[in-house]
Amino acid sequence: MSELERAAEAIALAPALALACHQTPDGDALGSMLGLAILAAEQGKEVVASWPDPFLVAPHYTFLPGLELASKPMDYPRAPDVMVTFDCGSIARLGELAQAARSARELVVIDHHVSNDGYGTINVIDPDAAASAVVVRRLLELLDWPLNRDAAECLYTGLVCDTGRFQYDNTTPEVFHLAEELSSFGLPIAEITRQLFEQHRLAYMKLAAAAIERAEYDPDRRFVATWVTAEDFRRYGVEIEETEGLIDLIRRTSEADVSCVVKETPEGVRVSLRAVSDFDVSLVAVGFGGGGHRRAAGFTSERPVGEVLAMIRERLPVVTCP
Ligand SMILES: [Mn+2]
Repeated sequence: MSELERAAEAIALAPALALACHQTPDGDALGSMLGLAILAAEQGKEVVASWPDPFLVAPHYTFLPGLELASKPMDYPRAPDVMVTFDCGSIARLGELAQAARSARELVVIDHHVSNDGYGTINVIDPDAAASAVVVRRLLELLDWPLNRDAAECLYTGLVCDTGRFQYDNTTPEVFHLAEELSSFGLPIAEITRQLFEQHRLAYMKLAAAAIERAEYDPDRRFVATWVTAEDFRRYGVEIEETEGLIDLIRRTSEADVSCVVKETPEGVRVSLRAVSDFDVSLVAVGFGGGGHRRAAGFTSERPVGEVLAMIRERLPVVTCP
C-alpha cells in the first residue's frame, strides 16, 4: 500500500479527525487544511482544526470558508486518535500542538516541503507537488469524497499562493488541470486574487516603503536584505501577519539572486529567504533550524537582526562576475 492509500484508509475509517497546520499559517497551510475539514464535516465526521498560538489569521485569508471550523489550540484534543497535519515541514512548527501529534495513535503528514523529515506514522510528502493542496486533491480522489465550492475555494487558495499565482517553476500541467477543476465551481477568481495579493491597508504600504528604503544590497553575493523592527510595527500600527507579502516586494530586485526579510517579534526574529538562482535557500534555513523549499524558505532565531543577516551572508556563495 502506498502512503497515500494508507492515509486515505486511516482518514476514511476515523469517526473524528484532528487537523492542524503550521504556525503563522499561509494560504496553502490554511487552504489545504480547511478544504479537507469542510469535506470531512460534510462526511459526518467530527472535525477539529487548529494551528499554534498566536491563533490569528492574516487579514488576506479571513475570507476563507471553513474558518468557523477552526478552534483554539487550547481546545485541541491531547491525544487524538487520528491527527492530520498540513503543509507542516517539521513537528516543531506545530508549536504547542506537537504534543498532540506525538500522542496521536495515527499521525498523517500531508506536505510538500523538501525539508520534511517524515515525523508522521503515515507520511504523504511529495516535494514535487506545487502545494499541499495538490496532495489533498489526490487524497480526496482516493477517498472518493466529492468536492464542493467551499472546499474548492480553499484548495484554489493553496494552489494560487504556493505557485505565486501560477508564475513559479512549480506551475506544471497538473497545476493548471487542478486550477481548471477548482475554478469550475464558479469561484470568484478576481475577488480571491484581490483579497490575497492586491490590497493592503495604507499603514502597511508605508511600512513596506520604509523597509524598501532601508534595503541593503551585497553585490558580491547578489544578496538583498531588509528588516522590520518591533518599533516599525508599533509606529505604523501594523501586525506582523499583514507583512507576509513583504518578501515578494524585495525579491523583485533584479540585481539579486537571493533576498531576505527579517522581522522582529517578541519571541525573536522571523526570517524569510527567496532565491531566483539555483542556490537552495532551504539549506540555509535548515542550518538555522528552519526549513522550506529550494526557492522559498524561512526560520526563526533569537539572535538580533544584524547578527542573523551577517550569518546568512556567510552562508551565501560569493558570485564572481565575468
Ligand atoms: Mn505549501
